[in-house]
Amino acid sequence: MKNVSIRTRVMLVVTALFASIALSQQENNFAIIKPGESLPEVIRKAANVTPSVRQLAWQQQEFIAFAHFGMNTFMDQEWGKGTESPSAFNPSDFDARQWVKVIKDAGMKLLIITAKHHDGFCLWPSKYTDHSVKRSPWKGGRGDVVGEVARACREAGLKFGVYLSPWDRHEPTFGDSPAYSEHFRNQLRELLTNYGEISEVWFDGANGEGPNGKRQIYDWLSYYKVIRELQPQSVIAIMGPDVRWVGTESGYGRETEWSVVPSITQNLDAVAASSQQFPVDGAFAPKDLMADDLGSREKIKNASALVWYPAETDVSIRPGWFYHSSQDNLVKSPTKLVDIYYSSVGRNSVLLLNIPPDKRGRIAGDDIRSLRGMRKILDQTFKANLASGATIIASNEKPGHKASAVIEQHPTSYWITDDDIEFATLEFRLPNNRTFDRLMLQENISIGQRIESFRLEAWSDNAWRMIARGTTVGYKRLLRFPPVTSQKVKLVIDSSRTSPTLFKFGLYKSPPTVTIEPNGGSFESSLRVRLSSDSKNAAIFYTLNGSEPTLKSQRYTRPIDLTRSTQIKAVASLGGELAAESSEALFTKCLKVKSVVFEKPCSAKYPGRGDTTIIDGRRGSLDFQDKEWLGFNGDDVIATIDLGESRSIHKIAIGFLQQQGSWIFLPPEVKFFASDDGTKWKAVGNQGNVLKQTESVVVKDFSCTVKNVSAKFVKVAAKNVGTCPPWHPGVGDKAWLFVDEVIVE
Ligand code: FUL
Repeated sequence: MKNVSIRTRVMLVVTALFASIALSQQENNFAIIKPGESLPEVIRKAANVTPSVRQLAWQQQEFIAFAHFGMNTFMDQEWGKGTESPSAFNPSDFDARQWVKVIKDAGMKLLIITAKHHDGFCLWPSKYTDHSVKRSPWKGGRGDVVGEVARACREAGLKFGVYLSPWDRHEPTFGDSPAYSEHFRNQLRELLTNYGEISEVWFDGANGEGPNGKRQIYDWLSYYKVIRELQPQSVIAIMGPDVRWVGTESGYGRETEWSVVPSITQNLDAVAASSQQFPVDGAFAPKDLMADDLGSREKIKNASALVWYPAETDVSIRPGWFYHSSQDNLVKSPTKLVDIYYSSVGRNSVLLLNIPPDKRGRIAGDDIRSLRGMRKILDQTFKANLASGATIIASNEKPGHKASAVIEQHPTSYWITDDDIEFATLEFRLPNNRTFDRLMLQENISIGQRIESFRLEAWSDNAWRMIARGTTVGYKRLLRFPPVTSQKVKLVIDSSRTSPTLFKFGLYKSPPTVTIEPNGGSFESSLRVRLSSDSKNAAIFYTLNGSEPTLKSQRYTRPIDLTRSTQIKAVASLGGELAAESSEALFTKCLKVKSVVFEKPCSAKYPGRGDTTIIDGRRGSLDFQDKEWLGFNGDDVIATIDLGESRSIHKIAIGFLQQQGSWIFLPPEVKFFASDDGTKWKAVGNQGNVLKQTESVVVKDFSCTVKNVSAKFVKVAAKNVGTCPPWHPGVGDKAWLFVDEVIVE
């Protein structure tokens, strides 16, 4: 299905690009290249393509929210068939104001609701179908989710947008192309007339069969016309002319991200054929779409037209787009969200983060906690521009556009060089030595995107040393690097399409972090652990019982000597403020293992870091892809552990993962054996599984305690459930057994 979705997306984006030309005659957001025009001329034109007013306003939002909510929330699925009964839609405690508060507190500026997903169920009482909230028990059929969310956004000063899936698996006219297009325009008109200002209309690329098995030919241009007429300030995203899909749903945008791209030179068949290379098994393959930039000189030199078509990076805070209680402990961590932020907002893209409300009609606690953690890290990082107060020496500045503008608060002033300059430097002399590890650059994109490569240097030990480099900047570029202390930094713009321009320049320091050395593992009798911070003025607080450290916890003054299994959590504090991110490490006291041998090897797909992964003292997390797990497909796990010499044993334990959404189940039973010679085995214990297979994500230890046993070898035999159970979508297919870690005490 994904194959179809991506291919169709690419094809239709091409169509949308043509349409953008037709619809934006008044603006400079496209340029026609005449046959035979030289490369310098093409580059000059590219450098002067600018965003439309609506595109600029959209880009300035930086960080926006998606709320996937609808029939799928109640059916616990991702793609409905369109045959679901409206009676299933019944949020128990719907609160649009709660969504808006959470989203606003997280720093997002707009909320897009899935007014209709592929199943065709409408969250507003559409006149054009009965498959909507009006047939649901919610509020006696008089509820309107779109209306309540729109109102809550307006009250709180948040922009509002709608996702209206073109693909509709319920609507009987779908596939009867002109009739469905009429239906679709009618629905658009309802949404764009009755709910105040709409700032973004999101058309999905996923497209499959309709209820009658027919495929639909969309009349995109006519849909765009309705939007331009009713909500001219609204951007049309993805299958639309204003905003481009970045090409992945991972949250990670391109390092080189041009907002000016060729409109299109290839024919649609060629695009379709090349997109056949996408994997057909539904596996996400970012490299296929991310391997290249879309707008370098190489890409635009043969274009017949260029267009401002900026990237939007959509990703969900959970594995699914819709809420599933089974994914409550798979909500992306604050650190992961921050990484995504740097890799999207920090790469000239708008981040569209999906926060799916649950069956109550509220955003769940796990998501709120993660968003708060993320916000705290970002706030602590970007609270003060460490370049402020600097004296700036520019290699060139155009009269009226002094370099000092880049560190001033002024909302419109910017630095630009004289015409026809492609190389420039800005040297910043800071008032004193400052320590920083983040760079922020912003071009003044209202006059175009120009910078092709840049580097940041710092003066240390009497020389300029490079500390970071990048290619494109665009609306915003963020770079991370290890902390540097200096009083002089230099931004070198090595190449620019025409006179470079900067709107803002910032240096920042992320909140101090703590390094735990060693970072977890196993030990036999005792272990010395050291903590340190990347900020020398920071104090370190830690706990040894798994609780979150606070300013009242133990303060670190000397190395910690461990004599039993311990989880260390530590956090730095500067000026009495606790850093937003803590560090942790798990130490396991156990007997030293010489080697481990599996009767049948694990699957080549999930080899961890080799067989010894299960005896390295590091525990697998709830994420089955964290390289700490060995995966066995349909096979049992039978592992023989060699202790090297005969030891007295008290306990044997082994951990397994259950993540049924990924076809990973706990073993029904684990048996333990001991031996002195590796041939004659004595059964020393066993443990069955009491947890339900329907239970979602859990790491569970199976163990046995033994008395008066001395052995050189230990054997663990864990049964695979074999195949996925009858209630599971993978029924009959091989089930996975994921193992990590064996602990012998
Ligand atoms: C995809 C859809 O199929 C997903 O369900 C989701 O809406 C995502 C944002 O776009 O193509």
